[in-house]
Amino acid sequence: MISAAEAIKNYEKITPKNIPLAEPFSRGHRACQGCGEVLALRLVAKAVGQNLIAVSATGCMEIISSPYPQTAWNVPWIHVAFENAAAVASGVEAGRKALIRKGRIADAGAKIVAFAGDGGTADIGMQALSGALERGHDFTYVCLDNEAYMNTGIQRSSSTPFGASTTTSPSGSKSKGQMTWKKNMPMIAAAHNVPYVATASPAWHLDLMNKIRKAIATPGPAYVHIYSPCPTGWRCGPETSIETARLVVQTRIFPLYEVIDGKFVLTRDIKNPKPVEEYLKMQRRFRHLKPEDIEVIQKRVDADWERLLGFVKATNPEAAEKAE
Ligand SMILES: Cc1ncc(C[n+]2csc(CCOP(=O)(O)OP(=O)(O)O)c2C)c(N)n1
Ligand code: SF4
Ligand SMILES: [Mg+2]
Repeated sequence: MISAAEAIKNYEKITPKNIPLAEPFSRGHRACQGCGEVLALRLVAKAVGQNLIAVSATGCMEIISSPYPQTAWNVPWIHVAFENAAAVASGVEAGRKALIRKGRIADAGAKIVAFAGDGGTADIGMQALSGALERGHDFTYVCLDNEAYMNTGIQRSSSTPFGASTTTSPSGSKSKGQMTWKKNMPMIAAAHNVPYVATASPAWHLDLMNKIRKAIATPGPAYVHIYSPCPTGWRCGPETSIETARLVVQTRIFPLYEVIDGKFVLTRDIKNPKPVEEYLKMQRRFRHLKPEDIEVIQKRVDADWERLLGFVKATNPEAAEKAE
């Protein structure tokens, strides 16, 4: 099998001049106003195009896109359970390969993409995902991370950030909200030694779409983790989604990077980060945090950034030098 680096050398890059006009995921869905998750989903679908076969775990994006008898999907789409998007995508990939081998269908170059929320990825779907990544199926897994179980009423997940108030990690006199640190899913995916892993934010829509183009060009499994603002669950205005998606990167809370054949590449170096407080103060889920709590978060973000730079230096010294 060729490497990801080889496969993506001539990938079809999206620029402002050639943004695809087709909408495999169309308007008319029922997401909340200002939903960053549905914007991310639309961008992914645009980047893949009409050859997309979508495997969709239950969660907000499935609920808002498929209320019978309507659907926002203009491509083959299968709804699966909360926990098994990666397992079903594996089956679709294996079945399609077998049918092509037996001459029952032509190879039209379909791209299989599994979609799940952070709960469907980092919690209940983790085992299915780990298995699919390890078996080496040729598919792309997209985690749409809005940092809680939004579809069922804003319950915490292992991807909820420290200090966030949710209905199952409420802030109050005895609690600061979520007491654990966010699970680092992209690093867990990278630890499976898959050929392509990336993080993306809808505030950088071209970067997001091009990472998806690279993911689908990669033979074997690819994992893309997309930060997905949820104004409803984060208790902020619908007009703030893009600003939030930008600030989370500019504060280094959610770094943008790729891991190509095990080599880490920072896709947006943040030389002069903004203080995390700027990001936290935009969302009412963090409004109970005191200055000393914010300092704890700042220290953790600083340490995580240094750790990430360490991975870049260790695996990709040339890129690290350029970034300095
Ligand atoms: C086995 C199982 N447990 C619980 C549920 C109920 N359930 C459906 S979606 C969901 C939360 C989804 O959260 P996430 O994956 O983060 O997606 P989001 O809605 O936030 O986009 C839950 C708990 C279910 N469908 N199946
Ligand atoms: S609850 Fe959040 S993720 Fe779900 S549709 Fe509304 S804004 Fe989007
Ligand atoms: Mg979620």
